[in-house]
Amino acid sequence: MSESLCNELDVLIVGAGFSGLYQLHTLRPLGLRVKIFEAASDIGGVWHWNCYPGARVDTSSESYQYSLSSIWKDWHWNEKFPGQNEMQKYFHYVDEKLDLKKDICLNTPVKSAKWQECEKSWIITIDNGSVVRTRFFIICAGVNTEPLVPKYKGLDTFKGVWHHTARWPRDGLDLTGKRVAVIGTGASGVQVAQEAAACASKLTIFQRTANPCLPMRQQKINTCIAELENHKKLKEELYPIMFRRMLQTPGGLAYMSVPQTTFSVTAEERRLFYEQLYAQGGVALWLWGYSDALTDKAANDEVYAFWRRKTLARIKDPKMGEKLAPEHPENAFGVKRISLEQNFYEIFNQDNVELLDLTENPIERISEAGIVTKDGTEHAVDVLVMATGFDSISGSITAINIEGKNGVTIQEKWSKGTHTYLGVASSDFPNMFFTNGPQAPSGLCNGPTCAEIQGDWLTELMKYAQAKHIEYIEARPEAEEGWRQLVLGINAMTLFANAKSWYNGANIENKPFEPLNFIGGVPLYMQRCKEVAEHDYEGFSLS
Ligand code: NA7
Repeated sequence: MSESLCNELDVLIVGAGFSGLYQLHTLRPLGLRVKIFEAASDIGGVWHWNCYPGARVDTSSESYQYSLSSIWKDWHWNEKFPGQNEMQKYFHYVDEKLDLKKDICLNTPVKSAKWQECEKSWIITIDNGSVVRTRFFIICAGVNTEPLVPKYKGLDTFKGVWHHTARWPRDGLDLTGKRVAVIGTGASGVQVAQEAAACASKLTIFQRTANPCLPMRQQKINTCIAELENHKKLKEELYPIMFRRMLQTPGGLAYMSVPQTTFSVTAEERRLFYEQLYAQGGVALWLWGYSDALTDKAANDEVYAFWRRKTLARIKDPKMGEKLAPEHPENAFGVKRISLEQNFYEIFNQDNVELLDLTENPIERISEAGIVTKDGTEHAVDVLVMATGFDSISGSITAINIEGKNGVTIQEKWSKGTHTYLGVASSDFPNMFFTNGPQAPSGLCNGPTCAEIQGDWLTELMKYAQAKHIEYIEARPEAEEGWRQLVLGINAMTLFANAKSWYNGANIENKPFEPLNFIGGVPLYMQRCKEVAEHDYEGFSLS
């Protein structure tokens, strides 16, 4: 293909989700030529793509939004845990307020990026073959973007309908009266199963690993005028405090664990505290309990045993209960992403819902009529839902063919282990940055919080480069080795170290098993990033 330059930019951002939109907004005042290239037909990132039945946020709405007062001041959430529809409305409102779309090219998937050493710039190729030159290249493509579809034998012969949850038809798909199969019991599988159970003639859930879910305790937020006025006043008082507080907690949320350790209190006190967290709902029992719950196995067993008791009480069939809340779980509690549920465990008490344990009876192949398991049974299916997850965290970066200095590709570089500096850059890839990528808090951080932290940091870096006429920024190999050792070292001190989870790349064949998140928490991450900036971007080569 002949490369004809159609455009020149200072900064090209990939992705119009929380992170890319914020990056665009903060870079604009610098007077740079900045554009977002977005593969989808609309903004919103995951909240555009994940339009499967029941798709919903697992973080409460007051925290899951930008901290910009120009946005939250007049925006009103209708639910504590908003559905995909409400999230899309939010993004349209953000666009209306910040006038972003004029700098966003929709339906523009970035296919490849090639570093040009002589010009100190990147040549970006779009999937229609057109090319753009940009000085800086910032990938804001999201944590869970690249769908993982298992390579089942016979899938192409299936006569029914199948979709991955993140590639659901935009005009919907009615599950009423259908025989529905859901493969996967992560956040997406749980949400779609709850919807399907209410209307499908038969729902079969194929579970490989039991995934502990916590009650969401959804709430409508009162919309009567008087209440709204009160709510607005309260927001103006509390939100600035809350957004500041979110930068002081490990997960970028308004709350965190208590200082006490599990066995420093009596069994009775512990029980009452667990009950309170469970009643509170959401992620409370997972993240806001005792400080050693994710580092000490005995402490973790204690909270798991509590959760298991609560869960078993909701499932009528003890055999089914043992499968959903096993006595000996595969992973420690909470080292794999905990999902929130509304009636997930009750659906297994319905006659139209069946649970199949893939560890006992794996899927052998897909037939024209449905799913054939190892025992020879053909499970008839009209709609097959692949709720099978993603090539998470690094996958949205390695999905682009990126060729850096001396022909090195990002796929090759990370094939034996991820190397980044601060989780924002990688040596051999000058002038390229990423947000919500590997070795940053990413999968363990509240999305909007980390989008703002990394977005602000990169904007400051761009300001610095502008002021000092810097055209070349590259992470030094020794700095990224130091960062990698820090990421590995902190991870090894916790129960996350052995988790069979996308947090560690365990769900993707041949992906190195290693921590993809910096799990030292948001305050330490921010402190490190701040120190680097204060020391004239120590660890980067600048020229
Ligand atoms: P997740 O959390 O990665 O869940 C994927 C599920 O699919 C999980 O239960 C997997 O089982 C299962 N899976 C994956 N591959 C297979 C195969 N080959 N056979 C059977 N089952 C399989 O993805 P989600 O979309 O639910 O959630 C992603 C994030 O989106 C979520 O954390 C929120 O941040 C929002 P496994 O546990 O690997 O045995």
